Amino acid sequence: MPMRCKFCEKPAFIKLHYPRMYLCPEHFTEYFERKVKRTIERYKLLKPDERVLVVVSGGKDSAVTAYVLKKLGYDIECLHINLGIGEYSEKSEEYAKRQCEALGVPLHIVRVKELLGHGIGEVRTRRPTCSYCGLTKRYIFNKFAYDNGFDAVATGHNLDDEASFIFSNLMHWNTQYLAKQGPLTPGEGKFVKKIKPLYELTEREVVAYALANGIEYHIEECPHARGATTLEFKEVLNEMEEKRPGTKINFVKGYLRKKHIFEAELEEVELRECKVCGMPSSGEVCSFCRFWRLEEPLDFRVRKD
Ligand code: Q46
Ligand code: ZN
Ligand code: ZN
Repeated sequence: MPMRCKFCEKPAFIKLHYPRMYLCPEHFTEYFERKVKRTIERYKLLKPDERVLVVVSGGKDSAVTAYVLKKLGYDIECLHINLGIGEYSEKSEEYAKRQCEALGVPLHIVRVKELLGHGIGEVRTRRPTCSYCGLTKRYIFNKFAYDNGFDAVATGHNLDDEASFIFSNLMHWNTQYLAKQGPLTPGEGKFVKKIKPLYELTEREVVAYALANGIEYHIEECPHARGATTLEFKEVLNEMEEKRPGTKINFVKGYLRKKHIFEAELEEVELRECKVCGMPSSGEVCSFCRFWRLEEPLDFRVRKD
């Protein structure tokens, strides 16, 4: 006999392991959205009238983030950063456009190759690709949000991402990183607040939510992600979650309670303004302007008054 939803007579669509229950698509959707709402309240991520910029990659996590924030009534716009990684980036942009059209929210697109002359993976440098990719994305979404007066930047990080990030940084004793991780990075000066509304939802739940709500997304992984160690950490955590449901959420919540231990390790860096772009920097020129050898600041203002 097929299993039935815990709350109605419909056949089950998903079996949750923690808490253990079977749910139909409607009740699963309700459960998921309630959890996002609770995350926003618990960690004080957003006030109702704040303007949010959602960074959409074309993938499932950011698509679901935009979808749920819109459904919960937040004032959102989306930003897609086309990384210039061949066909992968072209497809990603197509998906981002489709997702925002379906949602009826404005989409802004920044293309790295047009803007900076090279796509990610095309720069001749000794720096690992994912390292300068991360630097580039973080700089662009923060500056875009700052230039256009957004109150917050939302990203699609889910519980699996967070648990594997903490796990891998513990394994390498990167205490500096461990001091700064979490669902909320408060804004400060020209750094716009960063939030992760899917912080307590697993990847499996995000996939199921997209499926239950007809959200299309780019399934392909970035070609540079292959062999990334974070994927191995995710596998280990998944195995543990199988055996002991609740491992990931308890690990992450425990970390948040103990995070202050790592804060003592933070080195005080005095920030000044980058000589080129005016954004916060520890040196004379910020790492973004230095890496891309910029001589003029990038201006992302959409309405240039
Ligand atoms: S960092 Fe690396 Fe990702 Fe950039 S190069 Fe691709 S895998 S997209 S999250
Ligand atoms: Zn039901
Ligand atoms: Zn700069």
